[in-house]
Amino acid sequence: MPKNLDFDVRMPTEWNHRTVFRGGGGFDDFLDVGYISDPAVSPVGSPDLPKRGYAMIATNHGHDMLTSPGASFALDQDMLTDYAYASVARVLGPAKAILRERYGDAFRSTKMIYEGCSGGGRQALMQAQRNPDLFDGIISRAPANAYTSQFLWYQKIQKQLAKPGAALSEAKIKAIGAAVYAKCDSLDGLADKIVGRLEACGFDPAEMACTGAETDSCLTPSQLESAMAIDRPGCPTVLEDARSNGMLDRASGQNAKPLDHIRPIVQKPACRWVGPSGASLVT
Ligand SMILES: [Ca+2]
Repeated sequence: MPKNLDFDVRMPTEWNHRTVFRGGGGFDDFLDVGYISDPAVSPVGSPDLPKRGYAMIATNHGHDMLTSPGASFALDQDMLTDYAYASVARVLGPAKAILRERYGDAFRSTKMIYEGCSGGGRQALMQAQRNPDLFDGIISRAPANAYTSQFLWYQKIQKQLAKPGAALSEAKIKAIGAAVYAKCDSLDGLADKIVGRLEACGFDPAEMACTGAETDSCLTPSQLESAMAIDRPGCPTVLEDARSNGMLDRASGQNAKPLDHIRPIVQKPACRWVGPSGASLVT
C-alpha cells in the first residue's frame, strides 16, 4: 500500500455479523472512525454503529492533514488517485483479513456495507461505479460529486456575503429555515422537519423581505440577495457549507451549530453557470 494510506478497523465483541465501511468527508485527511461514528459531533450517518454491534472500517483516503495540509496532497499523483477513488478498495483487502482473523468462519457470512455523506457520499457513488461487487449495500448521503459547479458556487456565495450588510446572522438563517418548514414540511403528509417533496416546495426568499424596520425574521435587500445567491434556482444548496466555513456572519463570527434549521433549504433540479459572454460554463 502507499505509505501515506492508513486505515482503521473496529471489532466489537458482540458482533452483529455486519460490517460498515464508513466514508470520510471534505479532503479526507484524518483517520478516526470514532469521530465519524459519533452523531454528537458528526451527524452525517447511521448513529451508534459500534454500539449496535457493527464492525467498522475507515481510511484516511491516502493522506494525512499534518503531512499534507489543505489540498496539497493533490500535487502528488498517488495521493490524488487514492483520494479520488483508489483508497477504499486498497484497504478493504487487508481490513477483511483482520476481520477474518478476529471472527473466523463467522466472517464469511458478513454483510459489507459502504456508507458516506458529502465527500463520503461521493466515495459511495464511486464504489457503486467502480467496485459494486465489493459491497452488499451502498448508502450515499448528500454526495458532493459535482466539484466544478460546487466550488464555483462557493466563490459566488463568498463574494456576495462579503458585501456590506449582506451577511446572514444565525437568527436570520433560523428564520429562513422556519419559513421553509412552515411552507413545505407538511406537503409530504407529515410535519416531521423533513421536506420530502422538494419539487412542490416553491419557497421564495423574497417572501421574507422586510416591509418595515429590520427584524431577525425578515431580510433586507442585501440579505435577500445573499439568500437568493445561496438558494439560486438550479443548484444544490450550500448553506450548510457556508455556515461550517464561517462565511455567514463575518461581523459576529457566528458559526455552524446546530445545522438542523438550515436543512430544509430546498434543492432545485437544473444548474446553469453563465460566463461573462453569456455562454453556459457548466450544465
Ligand atoms: Ca415532512
